[in-house]
Amino acid sequence: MGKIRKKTALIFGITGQDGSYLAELLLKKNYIIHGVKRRSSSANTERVDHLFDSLNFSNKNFFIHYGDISDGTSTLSIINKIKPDEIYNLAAQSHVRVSFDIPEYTADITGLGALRILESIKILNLKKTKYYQASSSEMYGLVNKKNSLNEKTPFHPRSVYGVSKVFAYHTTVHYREAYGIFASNGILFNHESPRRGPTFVTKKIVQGLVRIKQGLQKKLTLGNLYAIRDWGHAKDYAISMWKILQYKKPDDWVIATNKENTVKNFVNTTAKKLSLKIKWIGKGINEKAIDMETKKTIVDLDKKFLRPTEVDYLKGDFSKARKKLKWNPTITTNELIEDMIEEEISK
Ligand code: NAP
Ligand code: F7E
Repeated sequence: MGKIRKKTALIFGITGQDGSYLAELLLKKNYIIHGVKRRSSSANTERVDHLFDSLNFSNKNFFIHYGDISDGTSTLSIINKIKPDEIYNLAAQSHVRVSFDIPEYTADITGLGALRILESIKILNLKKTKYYQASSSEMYGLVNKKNSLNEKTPFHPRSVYGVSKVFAYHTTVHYREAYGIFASNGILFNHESPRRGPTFVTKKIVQGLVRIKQGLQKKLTLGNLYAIRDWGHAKDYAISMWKILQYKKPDDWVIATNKENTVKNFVNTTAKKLSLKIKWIGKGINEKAIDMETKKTIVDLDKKFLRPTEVDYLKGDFSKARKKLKWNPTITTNELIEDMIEEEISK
């Protein structure tokens, strides 16, 4: 009997939070992984270095290539060289607040990047290559009623990040319809982990409060405390990406936990788990949290962390994924916070 051929996956955005969890998952599933990293002046592979067999570079199932999805020819050339079974496009300028400062760049990477990959699949006539697009709950943006959002809810993005993701979403649907490419969207709601970038709110809160508890930092400064988010764990969400490409046909999928929390709740839960007793006083931009033991302000607010337009409410209805993909989140927000705290303390 012949050997079973290993599947090959190409991951754009492998150095990011999700890329690293997805690579771990697919290696366990016996895939050969190719990841694309962009050139940077300092090391940017810390989330995946452990996958190279302790930096001996002896993992024969894991390869990294230089590339950049702003560069159409190198993107096409990598795809042509590897001709992967599955492409996961996780590459993006992924910070919503930053997209207000660098909108054109964000549109180029987060929006046009998807087009460059899909166009490469089309030009190369790769009939068997499946494509995953990292779509986002930010596409929903302005929602009228505080209902759970599903695959049928209309989009009204509130940032160029969201607008670019809507472009990439529709481009994915279009390449599926026009050229028969197996191209699917995962509409993922916020997902976090110890590997979350330090300027996203969950990591900023956990890192800040742990450092305050350790006496290494005096204060944590935030923006809008009342935004509502549906926070899951990135490990669970990586599984959904793989399941989406194993489904019998390409489709669009909401991935969420269907639980809601405000930023303020996230602060309160984290503080409680660290045995910090806090009391909120003041209103609006002057609202702050006092440490009841030291009587010092340990959380305050600054306008610079507010956005010109905010996404106030995001809670996802993932019943389609639960039913058809048999996907369920396994890690609660509480457990997510504990995981993030544990890693922060062990530093
Ligand atoms: P992340 O940690 O910011 O990772 C983004 C990845 O994209 C990094 O590997 C980054 O490389 C890479 N990248 C940026 N610009 C690039 C370029 N020009 N060419 C090639 N690669 C480039 O984001 P994440 O949280 O893992 O999210 C993964 C994807 O899911 C993103 O597309 C994000 O927009 C989307 N998404 C995230 C969430 C969430 O809650 N996390 C929810 C919905 C959708 P460097 O390491 O060099 O920066
Ligand atoms: O903000 C509020 C902020 O930056 C969450 C990305 O992964 O998820 C992420 O986008 C909320 C917002 O994530 C601060 O105004 C308050 O309402 O952690 P965030 P995000 O904007 O929801 C979506 C699904 C993605 O697709 C994106 O790629 O928290 N907030 N104070 C703050 N946010 C930040 N960053 N910093 C603060 O100080």
